[in-house]
Amino acid sequence: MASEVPPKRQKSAKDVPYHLIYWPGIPGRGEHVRLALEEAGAEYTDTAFTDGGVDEVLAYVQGKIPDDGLNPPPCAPPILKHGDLVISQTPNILLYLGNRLGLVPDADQDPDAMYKINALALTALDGLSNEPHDCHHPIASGLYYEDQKEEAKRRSEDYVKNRLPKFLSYFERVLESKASGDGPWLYGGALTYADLVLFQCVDGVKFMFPKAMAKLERGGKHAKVFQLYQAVAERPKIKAYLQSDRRQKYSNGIYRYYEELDFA
Ligand SMILES: N[C@@H](CCC(=O)N[C@@H](CS)C(=O)NCC(=O)O)C(=O)O
Repeated sequence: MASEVPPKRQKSAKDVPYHLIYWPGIPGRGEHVRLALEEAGAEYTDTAFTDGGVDEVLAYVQGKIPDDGLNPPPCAPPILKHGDLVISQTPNILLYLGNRLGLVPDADQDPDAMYKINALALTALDGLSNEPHDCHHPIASGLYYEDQKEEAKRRSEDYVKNRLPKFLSYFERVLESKASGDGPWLYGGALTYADLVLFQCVDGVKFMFPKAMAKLERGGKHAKVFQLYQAVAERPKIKAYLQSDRRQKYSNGIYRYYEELDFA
């Protein structure tokens, strides 16, 4: 008798390279995934650099990938494919990679660490990635920037004055806490993927609001955040990656430079 039950999840061969599905031409949210893979020296392919890469992204976004019977279709990139697993949502991908790539403490020794690190990553993404995006697109993601310029100015002015210092102060507080441990890292005295996320967020915000970030750095109230930024940039594998062609330039993604939004 034919079974109507979908085939059980096969144990996938996890020794295959990771495959990142993300828009070519912008660092975007895909960058958080790249930094984790690069720091770990993991083998991966990336639609930013594969022939037909954009078509693969579009196929997922437009729902044209055949149903594999295992994975719910993803809504938006970044998407990570690993063996028969297909997952989306940046922090969710990082949660998966964090364990596999040694970017969270060993679960045997610190079983709750992954939830703490996830919270830090989610907070950085909330305040230093999603909110900056909404500074240039405060009304609707589907409208052009030019159609929401006045609102973007109001939003950016408030962001720079209130929200940006608030989130930097929060991370300064985390870095001053006992849970951060020794060294420049957010948790447990060792680098985790939350540090990589914060690095990328600070880098993007520096690109988008250079005047405000220079002033905040000079002000000295967030010295530990800027030290963490420097410490990540100096990690040998990250340093080599940042100097490579794989590190794409900011353009029309989450972090955009508009002179009129660069409030001091
Ligand atoms: N919360 C999701 C957001 C995903 C997202 O908005 N992806 C963007 C690119 S960074 C996209 O292509 N979105 C298509 C859409 O929203 O229609 C995540 O963190 O991965």
